[in-house]
Amino acid sequence: MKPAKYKTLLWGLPVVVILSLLMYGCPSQQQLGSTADAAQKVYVAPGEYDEFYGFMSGGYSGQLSVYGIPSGRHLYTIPVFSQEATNAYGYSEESKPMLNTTHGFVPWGDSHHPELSQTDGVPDGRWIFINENNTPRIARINLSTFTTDEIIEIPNSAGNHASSFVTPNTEYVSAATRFSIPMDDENLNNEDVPISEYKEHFKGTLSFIKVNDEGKMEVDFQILVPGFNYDLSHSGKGPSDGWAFFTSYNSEQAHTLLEVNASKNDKDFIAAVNWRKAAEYAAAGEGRMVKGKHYRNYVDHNTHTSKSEVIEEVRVLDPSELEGIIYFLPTPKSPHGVDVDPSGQYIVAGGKPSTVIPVHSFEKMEQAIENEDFEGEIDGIPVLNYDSILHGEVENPGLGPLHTEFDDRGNAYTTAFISSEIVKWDLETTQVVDRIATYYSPGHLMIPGGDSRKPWGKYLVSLNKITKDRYLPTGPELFHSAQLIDISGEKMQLLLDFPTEGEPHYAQAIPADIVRQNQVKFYKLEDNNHPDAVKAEDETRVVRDGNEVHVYMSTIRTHFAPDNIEGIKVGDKVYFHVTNLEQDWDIPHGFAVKGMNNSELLVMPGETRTITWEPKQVGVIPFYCTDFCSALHQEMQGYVRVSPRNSNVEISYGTGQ
Ligand code: K7E
Ligand code: CUA
Repeated sequence: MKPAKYKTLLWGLPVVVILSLLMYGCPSQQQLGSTADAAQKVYVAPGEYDEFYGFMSGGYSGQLSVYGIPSGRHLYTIPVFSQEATNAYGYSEESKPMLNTTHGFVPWGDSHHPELSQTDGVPDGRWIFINENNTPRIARINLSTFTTDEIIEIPNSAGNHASSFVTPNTEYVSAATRFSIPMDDENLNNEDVPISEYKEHFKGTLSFIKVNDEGKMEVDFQILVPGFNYDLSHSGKGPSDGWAFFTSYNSEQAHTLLEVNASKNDKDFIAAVNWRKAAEYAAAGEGRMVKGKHYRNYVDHNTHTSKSEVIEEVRVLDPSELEGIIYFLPTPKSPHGVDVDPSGQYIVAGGKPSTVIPVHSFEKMEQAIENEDFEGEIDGIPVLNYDSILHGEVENPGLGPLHTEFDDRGNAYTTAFISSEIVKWDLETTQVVDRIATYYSPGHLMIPGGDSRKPWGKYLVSLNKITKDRYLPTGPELFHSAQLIDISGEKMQLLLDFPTEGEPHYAQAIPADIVRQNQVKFYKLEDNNHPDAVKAEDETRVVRDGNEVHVYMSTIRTHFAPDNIEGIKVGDKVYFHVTNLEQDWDIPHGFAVKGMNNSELLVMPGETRTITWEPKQVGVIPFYCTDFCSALHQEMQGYVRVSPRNSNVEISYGTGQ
């Protein structure tokens, strides 16, 4: 019996490989016949709006892109962790502080998981959070303006991947170290030790970032955990509200060739954190304060200017001293995603090389904790018995299961990276009920509200890692592809392919009305308290202060005031403080000077933005508006006369003289 089974397995693997190769080669052979039907389902007529806002992670672009669903139209890109010349984010003096960190000014980031704020476990459209995976940070984006309002750095972490997942009332946002690092016992400082001493010295932290009613973020506490890699997280809800779940891999604690050395153990762990209990400990002053220098950058809405503050210390809780804050759930095998179903009862993991999808039961987990049904302990963290907490295992889930989302009808949908498909299965029975091919290698997937208490289970978006032949080729680099799938019926139906910018690690979507009704159309000039604002043209001026020259400039259709400036010298540093006097929706003005070394400005109505320019050559230098704002946009220009460093040309300026 045994050898025969072995033989079948050996025979089976190459067939799977050949099948997937075939699928790579001729995708267009599939899904024909329903094109007209699919087209109708995604057609949003000119002037009509999409049903959902979709927010797609920009991955290594560092940004967050906004798409309409179901049309797949790219609506906007929100700059978050990377400089963006389109609107001078990270270039203008007002926005530069947003990118400050303990490593200095970091102009780039690797964004991963957007997550909408929630009220009572349902996305509420106030904010969307997104984590940065390289220089550990979390951003909060204001969805009334689609702008980044705050970025907090996560101390005592290296990489921040299991982030930024919210608790059901946005009490907390999660963060965790992806890479463990050597931490000294006293202050968790990163230490200078041989890498080979990984097991003795390396540790990780799980962080809980508190969010107040205005959205302000603060690192409330960190939990010290063994030196594994921490990968993804999701909060509990309903009965499991108060808990958060984090996957880990590399329980082998390898530090080299992880592809082999971190794949040895049959099971790794999901860390189940009782955050409510941990928060009580933290509030009671338990644990200890350690060094944990980090930046919090935020927009002061009074002046539309971002500011940085530095926080020196952070509270750390040690599970070997504080009982009941964390348990390990054994989970096969190097799990990646961890997802909690809408009822809050089931915890699903995607074990990359695993042959099944394990589904843990929260109820059984609670019982196992009560009965102390432990199979061991690691650094003071009890390890629960796998069989005692298991709800079931999904058999034949496709190869390389990664992430799962849910609809509102008791179904789960899991991406299979290697076999390039999405597998739909029944949460109660854990039986596979449908599968659909995706092109190719899906990572995350997204159903609007699909990780919340109330999914809007009409569409699913597959976020694919490989694009290959899906669109017209664009040289060696291709945008990643997203595929929209109709999940409203029994069988999934592929509707649409659309490219996304950067790497879409995860996405969120919300019914458009929830966000649309809160949109700010322009900033009120009377509320502009920027110290360098001008409220009218007669307040515009040019002021020399040593080598610095400040130009207080206004824009309105279709001129700058002033538009002729003299008395600037080579070696000066010129600050252009540009206020847009318009009070109308969608009338920004731009500003650019020949040879500037940063970016143009794009100034929203009622707003003041500042950009610097250091003239290096003598002559008369033009500046102009970069946004085609009106019929006389091409006339919207001016000149700066630049004189030699030692000249005695006095400052003078004007418009219409
Ligand atoms: Cu791409 Cu969530 Cu960063 Cu999985 S992660 S695929
Ligand atoms: Cu203002 Cu173009």
